[in-house]
Amino acid sequence: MKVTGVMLTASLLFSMPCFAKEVVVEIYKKKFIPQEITIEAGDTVIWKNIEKRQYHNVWFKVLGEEEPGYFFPDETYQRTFNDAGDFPYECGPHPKMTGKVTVKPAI
Ligand SMILES: [Cu+2]
Repeated sequence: MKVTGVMLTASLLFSMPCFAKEVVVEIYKKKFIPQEITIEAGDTVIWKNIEKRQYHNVWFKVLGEEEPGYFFPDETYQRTFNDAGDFPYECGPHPKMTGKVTVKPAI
């Protein structure tokens, strides 16, 4: 059987996580809102800085990662979680700002 372009496209689509979604965490008054979220593997978290003038970052320090750069009001930072597990994080300049992403296996 000859494989057509349409069939290839279809098989690529179906091999992707079907319900991968984007979840927004807002950052306001030095808090991650919501502070803890649960998502499924393949989902993307978008952190949105909605402060008036305060910068922040999202640092997965306890996972041994390097501190990323800051992002400023009206800017976002995003990350896709492909593996299940607990991913606690904090803000480098404000260590009291903590949050956690819990990733469940995709169904
Ligand atoms: Cu901060």
